[in-house]
Amino acid sequence: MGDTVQYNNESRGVSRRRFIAGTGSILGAITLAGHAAAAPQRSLTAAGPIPSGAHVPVLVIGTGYGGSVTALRLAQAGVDVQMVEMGMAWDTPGPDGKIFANTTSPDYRSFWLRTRTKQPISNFLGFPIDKNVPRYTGILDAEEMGGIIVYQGRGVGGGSLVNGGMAVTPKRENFGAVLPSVNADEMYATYYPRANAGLGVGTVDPTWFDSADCYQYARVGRKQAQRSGFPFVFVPDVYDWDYMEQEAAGTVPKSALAGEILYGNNYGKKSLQKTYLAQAAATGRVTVSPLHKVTSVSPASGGGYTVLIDQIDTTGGTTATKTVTADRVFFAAGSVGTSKLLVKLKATGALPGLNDQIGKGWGDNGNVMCGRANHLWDPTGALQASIPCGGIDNWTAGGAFAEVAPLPTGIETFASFYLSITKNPNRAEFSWNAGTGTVGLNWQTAWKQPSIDMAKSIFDKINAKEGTIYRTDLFGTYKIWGDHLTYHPLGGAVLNKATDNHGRLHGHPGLYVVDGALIPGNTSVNPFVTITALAERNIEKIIATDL
Ligand code: FAE
Repeated sequence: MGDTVQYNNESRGVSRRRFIAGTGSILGAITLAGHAAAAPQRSLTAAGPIPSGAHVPVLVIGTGYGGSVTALRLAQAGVDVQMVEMGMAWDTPGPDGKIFANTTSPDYRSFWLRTRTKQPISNFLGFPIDKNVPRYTGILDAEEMGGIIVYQGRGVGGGSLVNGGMAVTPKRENFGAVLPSVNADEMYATYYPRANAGLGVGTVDPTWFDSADCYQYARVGRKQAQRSGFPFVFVPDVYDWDYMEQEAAGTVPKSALAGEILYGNNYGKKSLQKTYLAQAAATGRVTVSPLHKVTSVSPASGGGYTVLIDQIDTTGGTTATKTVTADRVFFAAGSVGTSKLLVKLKATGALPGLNDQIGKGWGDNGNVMCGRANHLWDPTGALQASIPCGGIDNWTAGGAFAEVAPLPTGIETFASFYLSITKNPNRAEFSWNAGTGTVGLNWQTAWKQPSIDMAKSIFDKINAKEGTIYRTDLFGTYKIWGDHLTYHPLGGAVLNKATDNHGRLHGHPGLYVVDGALIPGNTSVNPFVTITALAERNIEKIIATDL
């Protein structure tokens, strides 16, 4: 373990042990010990969906990271908050007794309004693995935006429902490029620590890691990275690491060790439902209307904003159209959701005061995937924890930070699999198509080439050192690079451009952006800790000065 380093000083402060000691105050009423996948004790949906004609002080569009932080802090400041979420509540077990479907057997719960799965890894050993599923308001949206598929979580908790929980604070030396207009001292002294605490971030116990069967794939990744001279770094995560150790011991129901990821985790992952949203529920001031999709926001004649909402059923059909009034509206629909709404509202004249930065500055966080085929003496294990815990850091020299990711197929594959985050400089723009009445994104697949080149700065070297080759069977036939997708959409309503330096939209007082749309395309690491920390920073200012 000698030269294995912790990724950054900031998250080292929230050590695994300290997190566990602190959970009582962080999570308030909810019990971590039981690990039930259940939603918070006081339900956010108990009050029923918002009625048409309602007037609310604050309406938050979306229940991901930005929305959850905003709702909690406003509620703690004494403000009643109505959250509107197009996805489902994800608080009720399906016919198999579980809330979420398994990664290896996607079903009706897995995809957002599709009749066929669109799995990020589309092929295996030369065979396509997608299959037909009933059309349903499932948890993972594979949104096809022309040149790129943008994967997003749908439901109460947003991306926290589907993601790998990798909770990474950027290295401070990279922060200036991530959010140039934000005071780094404040972020690293106050808001990153606050976000890490609120999210319940911890790190795998290195001693356990060294012996756990389920991390053989990560140890192979570490060994090969180090043999090629790259630092392997432990990556913090919001998974409950004690719970994972109990999974390995066979004393609790399995989640990470059952390969759960992408379509929800039934037990050990601390999604927002178990952290920020549980705390929000405990205030008694926050209500969520699931299966409600905001379609318009425009100035109301008597002040505030008129918000149009479609209530939908699980086939995606509209069952009611509601009109409500809100004094303030917080856009937290995610980078794509917020950008699409704002671009439409500006183009159609609903929000004429928005400036010409709306829709600009969108990036994919440089995501690109690849697999490598190891020799027979380097098996990666039939049992693989679905939660990654390490990465290869070549950001400064090569522009790439590569997660050593699992391939939880349940069989020995001898494969190493990686999701790289790269310093891709390309930025795309959303625009309104009046003919189709839709918003498009002008990203080109060829714009991934810099990402591929940066990822190759790591994997060409490892392959040369190990005498190994890339896998060509994961993304099609003879296709090495997963360059068709992103998990990390960022930008479209960039901080200090489309908004002021705290997320207030220019041109319309009382409208705010609080999610990943604020971040100009790249965070140098996985993004949700930065989205959370920025939301903490901005809402503190907004509460102090606007309310
Ligand atoms: P987000 O969490 O996307 O929440 C937006 C919410 O708004 C969603 O629940 C939408 O359903 C809802 N919504 C959208 N439009 C509307 C509308 N019109 N009306 C009502 N509701 C609406 O936004 N990041 C990491 O840092 N670490 C990881 O390990 C990681 N792994 C990932 C794995 C996968 C498969 C995916 C898809 C993402 C992953 N991410 C990861 C990215 C992370 O989840 C994402 O950056 C955040 O969720 C974005 O947070 P926001 O608050 O911007």
